[in-house]
Amino acid sequence: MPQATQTKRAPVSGEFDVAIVGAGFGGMYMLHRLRGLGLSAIVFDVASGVGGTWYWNRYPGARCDVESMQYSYSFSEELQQEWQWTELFAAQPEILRYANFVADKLDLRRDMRFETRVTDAVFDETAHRWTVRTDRGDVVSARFCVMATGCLSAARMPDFPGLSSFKGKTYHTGYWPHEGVDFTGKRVGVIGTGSSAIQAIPVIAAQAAHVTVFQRTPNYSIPSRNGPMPEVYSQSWKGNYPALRAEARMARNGILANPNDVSAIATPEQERLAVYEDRWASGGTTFMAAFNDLITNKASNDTAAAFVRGKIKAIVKDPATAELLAPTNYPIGTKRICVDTDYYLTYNKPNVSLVDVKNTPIEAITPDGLRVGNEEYKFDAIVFATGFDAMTGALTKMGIVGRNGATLAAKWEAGPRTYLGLMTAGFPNMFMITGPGSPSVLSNMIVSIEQHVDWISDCLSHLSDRQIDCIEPALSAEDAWVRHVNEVADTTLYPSAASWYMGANIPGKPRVFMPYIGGVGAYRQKCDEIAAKGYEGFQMEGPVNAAVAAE
Ligand code: N01
Repeated sequence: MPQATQTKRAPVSGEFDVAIVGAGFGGMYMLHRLRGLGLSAIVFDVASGVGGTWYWNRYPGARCDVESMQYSYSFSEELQQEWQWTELFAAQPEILRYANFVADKLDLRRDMRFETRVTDAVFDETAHRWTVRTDRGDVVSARFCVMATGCLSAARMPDFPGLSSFKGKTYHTGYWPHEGVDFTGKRVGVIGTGSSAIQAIPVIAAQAAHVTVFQRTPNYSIPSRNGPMPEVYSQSWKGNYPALRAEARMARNGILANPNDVSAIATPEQERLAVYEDRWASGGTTFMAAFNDLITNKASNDTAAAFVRGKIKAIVKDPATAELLAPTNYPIGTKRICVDTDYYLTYNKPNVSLVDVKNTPIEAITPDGLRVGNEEYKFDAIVFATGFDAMTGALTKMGIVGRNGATLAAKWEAGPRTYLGLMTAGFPNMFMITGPGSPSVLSNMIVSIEQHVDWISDCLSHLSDRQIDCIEPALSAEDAWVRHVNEVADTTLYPSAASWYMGANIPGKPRVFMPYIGGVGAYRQKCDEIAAKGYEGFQMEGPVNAAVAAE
């Protein structure tokens, strides 16, 4: 869990144009853009450095599943030319080095305060300003607040009885110790089989005496085919970055995935299998771009799911284990597709076993391990790869108070409500970077982060040029956007899976499809149109509370 406060410093006070929460890729670029606009800003982050998700997720095997050449800032030609990736899919340490390289180049840290948790942010309706407080005694007043808090930053530890009684070590993949963990000779239990576990298990199994994996839901995973970055490949991107970046910004997921605009079910079987074989051989998440209807047509999706199940059964030697690992009860891609290096192969090792906890759940953590039904498993260490309170957790846990003393947590009790995933009615001057209702987690995060930061920056310029000091979405615009987000989701197979996209991994969390699945390019166009129409759907007030624009 987050470390205790370490570095001594004096509390920050005073007035800023903007307070930013989070020093990941969103907060970093936001600060850079605000400086360019001549605005004063302060950034707070719980971590002791920049990097956000890549600061925290240091578990063994942590790696991005968007190609390195596409997973970087595009706003600076100098940055994108100077930085050299060493692998096709960069590992966490390299991405964190990249974040630090950017922070150094742009001299970002002087406006950042680390090891600092924002405890509350309260909007003053008379002054049109936010008061932001932290656990380090900082109290700042800011005209605007930008929540760059990340979509997968509130790690979730299930509430197992007996957790504190365990005599061994416990780890959460999302809060991995900086010094690393040596599992040599240890008996390790891993709970969860999502993206984090699927990356971590092969690496832990290479070290530990024995690894027991507790699986509630199997996942579909595609081999990454990672390898060293070929110089010629890197150069092919660097030589053509402006055009490729422009294409990625309009692509469905913000990734150049070479989409095949053909229906799977309309393609003859042998031809279809050849396409899947090709995608499997080239690896990565672009497997889901093999056909144009894999997320909308169940019959088409079934063909892809069956193909991957066939691969799992061909790789895993023990038929019972293979059967357990092969998902059957949800369409492929509707829970986040995973990408791995040797995940399924790992189950052929004598020191790895799989326990199904679907029907007989983990009952309790015991002093020596954990109990499933009548069986107790003994461990020296337990790894919780149990995921996050995704998309809303980081925001609703903070004490965010908008108009009339209403809290964000209360407003979102039945699910997040936003306009464009950028703002929420009743919380003026508070922007979210990649908030719920935007493509966010369904996209290349850096592409979506840049789009939001640029949109917010342009919006702030617009307000400043017109001496407007207060903006918030009209409730009617927000309602219409939420309806649209749901309608688009309902045209796909996504809502049929119990995924974290739906909030289904958190007991009691409302089942609402949170990201916007209309596509990164279409969404960008919509945001641009709204801005071009004088920020249609937003209400604005000037310093004298004169309404200058409404929807
Ligand atoms: O978390 P998850 P994650 N008993 O929520 C299980 C991104 N990411 O950290 O599916 C037993 O996916 C849970 O079971 P179930 C990516 O977007 C990207 O792995 O809820 N099991 C599930 O198996 C990803 O999707 C990268 O039934 C329990 C697992 O824990 C997202 O982060 C790498 C349980 C949680 O899986 C989150 O991934 C890593 C319980 N009580 C992450 N509670 C890359 O770029 C939960 N589980 C490659």
